Amino acid sequence: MATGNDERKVPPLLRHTTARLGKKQLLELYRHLLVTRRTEDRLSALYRQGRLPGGLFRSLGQEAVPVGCAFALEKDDLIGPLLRDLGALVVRGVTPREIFAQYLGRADSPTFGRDTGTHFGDLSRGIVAPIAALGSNIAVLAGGALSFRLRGQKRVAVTFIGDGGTSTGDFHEGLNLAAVWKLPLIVVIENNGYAYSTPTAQQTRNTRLAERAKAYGIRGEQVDGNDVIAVVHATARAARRCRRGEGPVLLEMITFRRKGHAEHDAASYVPPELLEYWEARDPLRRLEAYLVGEGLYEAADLRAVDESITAEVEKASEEALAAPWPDPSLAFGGVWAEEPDPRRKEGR
Ligand SMILES: Cc1ncc(C[n+]2csc(CCOP(=O)(O)OP(=O)(O)O)c2C)c(N)n1
Ligand SMILES: [Mg+2]
Repeated sequence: MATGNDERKVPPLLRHTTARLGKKQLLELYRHLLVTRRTEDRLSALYRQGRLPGGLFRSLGQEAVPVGCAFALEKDDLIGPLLRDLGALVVRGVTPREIFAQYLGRADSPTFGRDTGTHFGDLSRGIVAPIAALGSNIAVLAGGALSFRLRGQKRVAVTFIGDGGTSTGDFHEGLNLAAVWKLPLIVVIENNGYAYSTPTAQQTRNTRLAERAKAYGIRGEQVDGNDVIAVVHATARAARRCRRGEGPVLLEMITFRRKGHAEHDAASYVPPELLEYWEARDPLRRLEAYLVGEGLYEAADLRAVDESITAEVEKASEEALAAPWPDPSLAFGGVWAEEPDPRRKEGR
């Protein structure tokens, strides 16, 4: 069948004989995927009600990539998510309440209502804010990785790039620098088939993006990005290499964007059969099938988890909707390092 990436092959559904993740960890992964999915479901509804002041860049169908990558890391590793990587924030402990406040532009949001979406960082949780100019984050996270090296720490920096983003000059410069300095950096390509409305095969001649690693003399690997366990293992393997001082790793996660570029985009350019193909490979459903099929959990247990998360998310969105708007006088504060935010002991 035709796919966004004509040449790519999709591996069969999840078949891990040994997951090497304990039962509790697998449930944690399931919870992170669900929190991400249900939070975005609710954000979609708010968007359609005209209550979000900004755009909504969903990760529907590709949540296993940010969730699995963040899950595989140690707490003091650094992560630089992109706008679509809500799942990485969830794993790092950002709550739905914070996410709703942020999307709704409320005073108690991580940016005090100054920005929307997932456009924020928090170094206390090891999160570097996204940069809108695609590819620039790679050099920034390479800088983080360099600082670990200079301080003799065994920490790793991880960041993400879309299939479209791999065609920027910054992708090349950042990765080349990290490679030549053998920095502990993992660059995760989220190959979700499209950049806006452009299929991957129309923006690059070689759609096996992991092969670009060869050009930099580093390790590259293709991973089934809709298999959250495979994502965790691949990231953990890459992190071990980085900690051994073997230099950066490029991981290409094969996945699919089952929504438009953002909520305003109906994605009419995506062939319906392609959507059906990827719906059948939904990362959440695949993990559910695995957990039940392996006899680890009953389907009813998982339904109960879903119901309680859906209720938590609903409560968080109601609380954020009732939260106050920011004081307009704060709009220009906190721009410079020497201007601490008036409501905090220390500025961000
Ligand atoms: C350097 C640069 N060029 C163009 C843009 C405009 N732009 C924003 S998102 C986007 C598409 C990104 O596609 P991809 O990298 O595949 O990520 P995805 O949206 O699929 O997650 C473009 C072209 C930008 N932000 N930065
Ligand atoms: Mg893309």
